[in-house]
Amino acid sequence: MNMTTNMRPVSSAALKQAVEQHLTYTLGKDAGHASVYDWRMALSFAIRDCIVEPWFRATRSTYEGQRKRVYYLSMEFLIGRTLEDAMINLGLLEAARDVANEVGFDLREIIEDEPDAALGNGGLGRLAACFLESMSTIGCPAFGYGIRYEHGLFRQRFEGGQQVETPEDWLTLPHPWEFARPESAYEIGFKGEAVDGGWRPAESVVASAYDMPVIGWQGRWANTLRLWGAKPTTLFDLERFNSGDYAAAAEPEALARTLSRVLYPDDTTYQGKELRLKQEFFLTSAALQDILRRFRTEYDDLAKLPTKVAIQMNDTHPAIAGPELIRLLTDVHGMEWSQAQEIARATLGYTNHTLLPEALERWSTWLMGNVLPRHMQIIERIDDDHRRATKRPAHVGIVRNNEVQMGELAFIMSHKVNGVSALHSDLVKKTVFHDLNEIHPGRIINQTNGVTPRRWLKLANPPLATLISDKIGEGWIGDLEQIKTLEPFAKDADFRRDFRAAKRTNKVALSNWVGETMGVKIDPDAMFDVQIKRIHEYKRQHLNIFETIALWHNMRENPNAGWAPRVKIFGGKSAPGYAVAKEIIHLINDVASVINSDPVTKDLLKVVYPPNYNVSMAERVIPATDLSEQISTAGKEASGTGNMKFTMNGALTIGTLDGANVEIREQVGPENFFLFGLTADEVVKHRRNVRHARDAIEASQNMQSVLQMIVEGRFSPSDPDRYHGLVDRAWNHDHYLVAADFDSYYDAQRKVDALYLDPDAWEEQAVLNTARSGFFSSDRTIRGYMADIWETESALVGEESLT
Ligand code: Z16
Repeated sequence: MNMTTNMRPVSSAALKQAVEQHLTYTLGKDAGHASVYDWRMALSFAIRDCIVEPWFRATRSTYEGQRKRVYYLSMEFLIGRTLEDAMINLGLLEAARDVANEVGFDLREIIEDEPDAALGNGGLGRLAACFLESMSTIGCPAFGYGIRYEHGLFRQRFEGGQQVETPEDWLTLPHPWEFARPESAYEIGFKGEAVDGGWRPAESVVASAYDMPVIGWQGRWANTLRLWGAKPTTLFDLERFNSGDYAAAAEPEALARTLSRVLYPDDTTYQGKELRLKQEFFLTSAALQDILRRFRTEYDDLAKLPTKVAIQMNDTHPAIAGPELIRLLTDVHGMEWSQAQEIARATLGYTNHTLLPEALERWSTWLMGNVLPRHMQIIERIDDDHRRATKRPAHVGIVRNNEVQMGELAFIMSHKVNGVSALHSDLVKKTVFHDLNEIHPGRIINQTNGVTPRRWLKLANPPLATLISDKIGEGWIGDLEQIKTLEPFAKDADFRRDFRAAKRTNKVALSNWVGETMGVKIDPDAMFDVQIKRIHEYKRQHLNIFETIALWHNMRENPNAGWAPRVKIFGGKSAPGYAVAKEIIHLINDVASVINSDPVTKDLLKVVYPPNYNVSMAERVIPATDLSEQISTAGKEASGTGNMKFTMNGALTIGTLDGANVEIREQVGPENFFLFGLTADEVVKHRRNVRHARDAIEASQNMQSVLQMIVEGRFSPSDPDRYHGLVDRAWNHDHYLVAADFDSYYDAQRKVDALYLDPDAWEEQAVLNTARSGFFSSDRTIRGYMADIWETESALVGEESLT
C-alpha cells in the first residue's frame, strides 16, 4: 500500500470547487455574504475530505496486516490549530492560498480564525500532540485517547498587571475536525460496592466517542485521536421522578455534565479532588473497554493481548489502567487473577514526567475506596502480591500512610517505565523509584522527548524552512537528521546573511504584532530574549526579571558602556490558585511598565509580556527569538520541549544543566551554548546550608540592589509594600536557589551581549544550533518507544522511503 502515489495532487481549481461546494451545501452560505468564519469552515471541510481516504486506508491496512496498535492514554492533548497543519502535511498550502486570494480573503486571516484546541496545560500535553503527529508520519498504527473537555485551559488577561482567568470555549462554534461517533459508547460506573468478584456501581455515565483524524507528513498515514465526552445514562431517574423527588431525579445528568466539562489547570501540581479522580477513571475505563472490544473483534484469545496491543500511560493520570484492566480481564472476561496481572503488565508502559513531590499523585484510600471500591480491593491485592514476591517491607508499597501512591502503582503494573531526558531518567532511578529500580533492574529506561519539525519548523518558520530546503532539499522535513548537512554553511558568509535575513523577517513580524496588540514599540534589531512556559518557581521567571532589573539599573548608571539592545519577552500562565506564581507575573508587568517608560534606556531595553500564551503564540514567537531562556533549578525540569523548538529555529540558549538542556548542549557543542549555574548534585548539597540565600545575596552587589529597589517600591510606587513578601522569600525561603545562581547568570548574560555585538560570530553559532538539532525530532523519540517499549513496527516499512 502506498499513500503517496494514491494521494492525488489537488489543483487550485479543484480545491476551489470543493470549498465552494461546502460553502453552499454544507454551510448553506452564499459566497457574496460569506464571512472569514464561513470560508474557514468550508476550507476545513474541503481539506478534511482529503484526509478521509488515507485515514480509511491506514485503518484497513492495520486490520488486514493484523498489526499491533499503540494506545496513548493522556489527560491532555495540547493541539493548537489544525487547519494549517493538515494543509502542510497534505501539500495543499499553496493551492489553498490561491483559493483564498480568488475569493478575496487572505489565507493567514482564515488560518488565524481557528481557535486553539487547548486541551492541555503545557509540556506534557504538547508532547502528546507532537507524538500523535510523529506516529502518523512514521506509520505507527496508533490511537490517542483523551477527554473532550468543553472548556480547555482558561484564557489569561492582565488587569493592573495581575492575571485574571476567563473560561475558554473552543466548542461554542462547531469544530470541523471532529466526527461524533455516538455508536461508540461505554458505560462508566462510580461508587457503590464491591461484591464478591465484581462491582455494583451506584452511579454511572456514558462515555461517547469523538474522533479526530491525525494526518502525517505527506499524507502517507493517518491515525485517530479519540476523545470521550460524558453523557447521562438516562436523562431522569424515573423512579425518583415519579415519586416526586425531582431534584434527585436529575442527578445522573448533573454528574455527566460536570465530568468532561473542564480541564484542571494545574501543570506539575495535583489537587486531590474527587472530580479529577473521576475524570481519570472515565478516560481510562472508556479507552480500555474500547481497546478490548476492538481486540475481540479480531482475535479470540485475550492471552495474546500484549502481542497486538501496547498501552502507554502519559504520567500517572491514567494509572488506574492497571487495576481497571485486571478488573475487565477477571470480573468481566473470567480470566484467572495471576494471568490477568501478567497480561496487564506486559501490555502497559508508564512515562514519568516529573520528580517534584507536589506533582506525584496520591489518593487517600478513603476516597479511592469510595469512588472505586472494586479497584481499591484490586490495588490492595496487587500490593500484597508484589510485597510477597519481592519480600519487601511495608514502606516500599503502593498503599502507604493511608494513601494510594499512583507512581508506585503505575511502576509495578508496567513492563517499562521511562523518563523523558537522560538526566531525568537517571534521577528517576536514584530518587523516586530508587528501591523499585533495585527490585526491577532494567525496567526504567530513558526516551528523551522531541518535537515535530513539521509544526515547529516548516509551519512556524516559512522563511527559514524555505532557506533550508533551497540549500539541502526537502528531506529534512521527514528525516530531521538530514539537517546536519547544513553544518558546513555556518562558515559561508552568504548563507549566514540569508539565515539572518530569515530571522529578521520573523522579528519584524513579531514587532508589528507586539505594536498592534500591546501598543509597545520594539526594535527588530535588538536581541529578542524570550522565556515562554508555565509560570512556576522552579522555572525561575523571577531570576530572569531580577537580572532584567540589574541590567536596567546598570544601563542607567552607565548608558554608554556598549550594551547590546534587548527586548525581554515573557509569556505564560500561572495555575489560578498558585499565589507565588501570580506575584511573579505581577512583578514582571510592574517592571515592564517602569522600564518601558524610561527615556534613559529607551533604545536599550524593553520588557513585554503578551497575555494568553498558547500554542499559536509559540508559533509566532519562537521563530523570532535570538536567545532562549532555559533557567530552571538543576534537577527540577524533567526535560523541557520548548528548549528544543528554539534550538531548531536557530536561537542560542542560556541555560542550566537541567533536563534536555544537557543533551542540547552536547549536540550543539558547549561552545555554542551559554551555560551557568549549579549542577543538580551541587543544588542538593547547597541546600544543606541554611544560609545559602543570605550568603549569596551578601556577596552580590547586583542582587542586593535588585532586592533593594523592589522592596522600596520602585516598581509599585502606588503600593510600595506590594513585594515585601516576595523579597522576604528571596532572603529566607529561596527554595529554588535564585540567589546562589544569580551572579553566574548575570555574567553569562554579559557574554551573550558580547556575542550579539559580533553578528558574524553570533550567526555562525545560530546556524550550528539549527544544523545540530536533528536529534530533537519527535520522530526519533517515537522510534525509540516503538523499539524499546511497544515492540511495534512501522506499517510503512518497505514503502517509498521518507523523502
Ligand atoms: C507537565 O506538563 C510536565 C510534567 C508533569 O508531571 C505534569 C505536567 Cl502537566 C512536563 C514537565 O514539567 C516538562 O519538563 C516536560 O518536558 C514535559 O512534561 C514533557 O515531558
